[in-house]
Amino acid sequence: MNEKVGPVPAVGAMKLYFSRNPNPRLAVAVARHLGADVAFEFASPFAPGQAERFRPLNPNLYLPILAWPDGSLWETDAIACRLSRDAGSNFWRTGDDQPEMIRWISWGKDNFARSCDMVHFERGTKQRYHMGPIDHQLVEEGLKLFHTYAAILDAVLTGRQWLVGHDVSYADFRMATFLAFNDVGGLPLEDYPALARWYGRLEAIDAWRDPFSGLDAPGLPPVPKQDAGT
Ligand SMILES: N[C@@H](CCC(=O)N[C@@H](CS)C(=O)NCC(=O)O)C(=O)O
Repeated sequence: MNEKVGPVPAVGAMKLYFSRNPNPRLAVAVARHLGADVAFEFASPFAPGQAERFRPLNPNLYLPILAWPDGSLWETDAIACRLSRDAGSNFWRTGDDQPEMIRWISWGKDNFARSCDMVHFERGTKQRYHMGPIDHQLVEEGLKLFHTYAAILDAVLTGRQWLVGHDVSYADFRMATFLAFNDVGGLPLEDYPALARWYGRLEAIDAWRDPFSGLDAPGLPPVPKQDAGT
């Protein structure tokens, strides 16, 4: 069912399954920024007894999942593309600057966002879900990569507001996936003034800052105090 290529479903018949973790958070932020006509449903496909329900929608069981009566789409980038198309928005660029947007999505996932993920995973996700102690060597590796890529982004963002053109695009949201968790990630964003200003502009967007506003979504498990920011 998830691989079915069929007619475009009627807008309004779609449901976005999400959690508060980084990729589903990103998808919810996109949907709310676009004012997408989707219903939001908190989900937990890895919880006991849930896999059978979600496997037909996404064999990986990961969130987010966009689903409609006879099909589904998974992977945040694909969902963002789909929602932007449905909304008739240029948030997912469709013009001559589309390759540039793809460049930042691709580079970001392999480099900047990955370095943020390495650090956030150790300090945040692993601690929230009791997956073992912080691996300080991995944190150091992640921080080293963060400094390399943050310097590149800082130079690019000096003198420009957004990564692509004059308005926010999906490239900005994707690049910032893990920065929304920097209360536990503790990445030194302030060392990079243009990058920090860019992130401040993202935080001024309601849908980015508070994507779960008004949604029924249990909070993430807390990060135990003794591990926060270590
Ligand atoms: N490549 C996938 C990654 C999806 C992913 O890793 N999702 C994680 C959260 S970041 C997940 O489903 N975790 C279980 C949960 O949140 O319940 C994407 O971009 O959508």
